[in-house]
Amino acid sequence: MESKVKDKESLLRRLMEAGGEPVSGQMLADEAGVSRTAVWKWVRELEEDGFTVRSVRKKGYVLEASPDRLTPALIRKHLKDDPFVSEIIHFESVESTMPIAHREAQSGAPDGTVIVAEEQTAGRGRLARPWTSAAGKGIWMSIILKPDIPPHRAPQFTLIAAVSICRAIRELADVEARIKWPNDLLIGGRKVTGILTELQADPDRVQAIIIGTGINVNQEPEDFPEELADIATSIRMESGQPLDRAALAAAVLRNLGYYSRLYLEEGFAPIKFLWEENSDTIGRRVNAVMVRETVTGTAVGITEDGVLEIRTEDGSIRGIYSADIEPAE
Ligand code: BT5
Repeated sequence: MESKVKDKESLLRRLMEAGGEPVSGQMLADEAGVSRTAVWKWVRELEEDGFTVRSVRKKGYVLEASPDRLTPALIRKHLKDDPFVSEIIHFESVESTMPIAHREAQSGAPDGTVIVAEEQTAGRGRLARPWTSAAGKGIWMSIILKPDIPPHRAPQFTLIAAVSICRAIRELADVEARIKWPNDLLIGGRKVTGILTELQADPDRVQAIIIGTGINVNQEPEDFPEELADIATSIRMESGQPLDRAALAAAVLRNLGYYSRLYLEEGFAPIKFLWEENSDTIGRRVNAVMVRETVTGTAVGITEDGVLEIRTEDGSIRGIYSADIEPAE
């Protein structure tokens, strides 16, 4: 179904749907109940936003080029009618999308609200580590979910997000990301994505889960600071091709919607299967480095709670709740 034109964003969507065919200015004006001049003003505003719109005499407007941005209209163009995403809130530059998402969740934002920024100036990882988020190069996004589950199940959403992002990358780029427990995606052993899951909860019920994901998409090696040179990578560096960030953001959201629904309907088993299948950790000898000790052994699987199981030298299984994993000799 064609979207109804009522403002600049819906006009853009309509021009996108027209797939390069001209759309008559008079028709757009009639549909929106405004003058042709008002439609022309929206077109001018779109051009100021970086779109190229050609005016074809007697025929109408044609959208010729879209900017490389993560605006709601550009993401929605790829989402089509997927019901998972309720609202997309887009920022040019923020310190971090996480506190914004927390505030939105608290003030009643519905399940499926997305906060996305072109740039973060103080992006963060776990334990207050910094997350480098260069302008226009990646997807820096926080997703608010409000599932009706007890708080102890919330960490499973990190695993659901990891599976979803893996799938999305594979759909759009000719590269394969693998999951490093608990929250990294790697390509060729280097980190391409980090996931940070945070929680707002009562003692027995989740109020909101905020999934923060940083995906390195179009960086070139010189875009990373020196300290990340050996440990980080981008999809573009691995595939040799730039990728449409809005298309990837939409694919991530579509997959996340699909796998969260699957999880809520069928439980953790299908997620566990997919996670283990895409894991870079299972089957390897690892050191699980924790604050008080390091456990060494072979990673053998994850439990229903997302706990990593390691078989140690003496054959016993240790459950690891939170640690940094590094390869062991
Ligand atoms: C993470 O933490 O990997 C979670 C990152 C989550 C980022 C998203 S972006 C949207 C939302 N808003 C935020 O402010 N955060 C979330 P952790 O496992 O603690 O890893 C952090 C470590 O990854 C750092 O100490 C660096 O070594 C490395 N790192 C930082 N920036 C990176 C990047 N762009 N690519 C690869 N590695 C990076």
